Amino acid sequence: MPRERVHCNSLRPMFTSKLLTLVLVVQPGRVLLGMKKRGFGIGRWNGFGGKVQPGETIEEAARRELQEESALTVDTLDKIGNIKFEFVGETELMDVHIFRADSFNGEPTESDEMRPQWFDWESIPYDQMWPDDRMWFPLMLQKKKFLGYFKFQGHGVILNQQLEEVDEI
Ligand code: 6U4
Repeated sequence: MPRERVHCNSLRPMFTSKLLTLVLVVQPGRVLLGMKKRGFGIGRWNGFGGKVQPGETIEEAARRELQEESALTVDTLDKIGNIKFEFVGETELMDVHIFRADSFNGEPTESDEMRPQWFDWESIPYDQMWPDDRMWFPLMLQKKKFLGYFKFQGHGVILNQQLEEVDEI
C-alpha cells in the first residue's frame, strides 16, 4: 500500500500581526511627509505613525504618533485604509491602519524621528518612499478608501500585491 501523504501544517508559517498607524496630513495640492531619521523605514519619506500601545485605541495611537513625530494635533482623522505587509522570512505581519487629516493645529516641527516637509501632489518623492506608496497614494489623495496586502522581499521588492478600493472601512 502506498504511504499516505500527510500535509504537514508545521511547514506553513503561522502569522501573528502587529498593529501600526500611519497618518497623512493633506491640504489642497500638497501633502506633509516626514523623512524617517531612525528605525523602521530609515531614509524614506513617509506618513507619521508607529506602533499601537497596550490600552490605547488605534485612533488614539495615530494621534499620539502624529503629535510625537510632527508636533501637529488634529481635530478629525478619517480612516481611509488598511494594508497588511508580509516580509519573507518573518511570521509577523504589519497591520497598518491609515488615516487622512485635512486640517491640523500647530506647525510641523522636526522630531528625533522625523523631518517634516510639504510636497506638491505633482512632486511626491515616490523613489524615496516605500514602494507600495505609489500604488495607494493616488487613492488616498482622491479620498478613496482601500484595503491592501503586500508581500515584500527585503524592504525593496514587492513579490505579491492586492489593492482594492472599498466603500467603507
Ligand atoms: P519605534 O518604536 O518608533 O522605534 P520604528 O521601528 O521606528 O519604531 P515605527 O513605530 O515608526 O517603527 O513604525 C513604522 C511606521 O512605518 C508606521 O507608521 C507604519 C509605517 N510603514 C511600515 N511599512 C510601510 C510601508 N510599506 N509603506 C508605508 N508605511 C509603512 O507607507
